[in-house]
Amino acid sequence: MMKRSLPLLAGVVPVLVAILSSMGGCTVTTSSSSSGGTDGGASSSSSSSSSGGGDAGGGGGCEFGEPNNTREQSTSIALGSAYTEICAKKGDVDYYELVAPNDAAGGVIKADFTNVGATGNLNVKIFSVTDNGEIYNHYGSANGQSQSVWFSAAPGQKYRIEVSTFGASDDNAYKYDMKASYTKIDDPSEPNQSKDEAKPLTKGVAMEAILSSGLKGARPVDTDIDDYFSVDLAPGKASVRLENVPADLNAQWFVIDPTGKVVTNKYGSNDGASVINDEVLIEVAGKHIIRVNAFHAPEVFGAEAVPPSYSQKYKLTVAQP
Ligand SMILES: [Ca+2]
Ligand SMILES: [Ca+2]
Ligand SMILES: [Ca+2]
Repeated sequence: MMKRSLPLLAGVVPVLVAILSSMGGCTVTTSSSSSGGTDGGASSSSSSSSSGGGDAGGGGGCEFGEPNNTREQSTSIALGSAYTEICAKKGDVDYYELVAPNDAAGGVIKADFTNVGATGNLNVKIFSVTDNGEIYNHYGSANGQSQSVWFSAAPGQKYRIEVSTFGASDDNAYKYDMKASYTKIDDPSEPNQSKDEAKPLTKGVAMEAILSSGLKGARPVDTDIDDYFSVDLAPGKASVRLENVPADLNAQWFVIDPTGKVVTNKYGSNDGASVINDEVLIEVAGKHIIRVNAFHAPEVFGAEAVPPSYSQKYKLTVAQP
């Protein structure tokens, strides 16, 4: 029996509630309040039992990582390493902590739970260590079910995984295997979050980049997805073409002139649509900024397949006749 408050959605960016995953699993997202201040006790680690391994090479065994029943006791785990035959039972909680690599564009972390004992149903929660807010909550639809959850990670950020037993599971102990893996986002134009960091475009030459943002706290920040570019334009007509937009987001661009004025902007008619205006009228000569962002942002966590926006590059071309 699990008691959980209903999501408190006020003032929170769009949140998906109760998605049934393709696996038939159940999802609950909540808006978590910060527990106040930074998490001074987050640094982790406990030594593992005799059968356990260190951070780097994986490990496992029934007592792996124990004691890890509170977030302050989180056991550090390494991305890409397998941890096997960890014991779970009703009433036990296992906290793990991991650190995202320092890639400028961030990456996607996927945590897989497999070989879940036939009498157990894992409840997996993902937290940001920065604000101790809950990013995601997922449990199986049946005992013994494997689970795979993913989230978008920001460079160098710490995250915590809480593994417990979902309410109705048997009281008997059971085991599970766990592996968290990381896929870097391939956007060489990052970091480009501001005018000062704008990456130069060449007129008539397509720039390929990825629209994504990693979680620095439990909730995404709208502007973290921004990509800024710069291009020298002459007075007259210009064409701005944003193409190959991934199907899970609605892209938007702004043209900003050298005085800081927004010349025009445009977003897609629907998710995945190209955003094209071949009749942009440039009035001031000089360096213009093209700001690309999402009118409808991609999801930043889930239990289904990672959406295409994390790997599919959009194509931005600015040209003048
Ligand atoms: Ca534990
Ligand atoms: Ca980007
Ligand atoms: Ca960016």
